[in-house]
Amino acid sequence: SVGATPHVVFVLGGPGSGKGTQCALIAEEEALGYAHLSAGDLLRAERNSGSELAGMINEFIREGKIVPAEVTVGLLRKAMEKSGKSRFLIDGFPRNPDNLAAWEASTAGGAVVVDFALFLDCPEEIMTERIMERGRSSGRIDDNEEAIRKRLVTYRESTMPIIKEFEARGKLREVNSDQTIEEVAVEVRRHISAIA
Ligand code: UP5
Ligand code: MG
Repeated sequence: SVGATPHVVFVLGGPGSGKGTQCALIAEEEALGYAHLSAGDLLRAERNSGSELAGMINEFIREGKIVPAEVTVGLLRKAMEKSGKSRFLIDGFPRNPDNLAAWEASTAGGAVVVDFALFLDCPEEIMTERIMERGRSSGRIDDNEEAIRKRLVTYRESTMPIIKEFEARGKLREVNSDQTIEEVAVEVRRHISAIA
């Protein structure tokens, strides 16, 4: 409802783990009231808009590297305001400690509640197969074997520590995403429904 404290669920997992697919299914259920904000989609839209940041963003995406946090946090905050919603699935962010620090600095004072991070856990071989398949038609500059390898390294080295951090805080919910889309969705929905 309008004026309510915004609530956020961070949806994390490797490239091709199914973040976008699962977030879209939750957002489709209008009664749940969630806006789906994909950090990657927001960055790709900013790149395509002819913004002065376009070249820089494209370079990071091509290399599977993490765009400087202020850029991503700024895009997320703008999208949150524009949505008119008060519940958010933030897909693919925070990806490293610097992302998390920038988020926390920008929400100082507790203006946003992060309920938990939802971790879609999937073997790397399966994620790679899924992305190679999607790459036949996605047009994404990073859906090729070389970029996938780089994305997986960034995931292991930079994003896994963030997942561990939420676990240490008692704020991690884990789902095995090496199941059918429908099976994963049942478990995702169960976690989302448990939020007050
Ligand atoms: N699929 C999905 N679920 C399936 C299932 N259960 N069984 C079988 N197939 C399944 O799914 C991928 C593919 O698999 C699809 O074809 C789907 O049908 C199928 P999807 O839901 O798209 O997975 P997702 O996890 O969203 O994969 P994505 O490729 O989007 O993950 P990435 O994390 O790599 O991409 P993202 O867009 O988040 O980031 C891209 C780049 O942007 C990053 O590498 C980075 O350079 C940059 N970025 C930042 O710098 N900062 C950020 O905060 C975010 C991104
Ligand atoms: Mg995605």
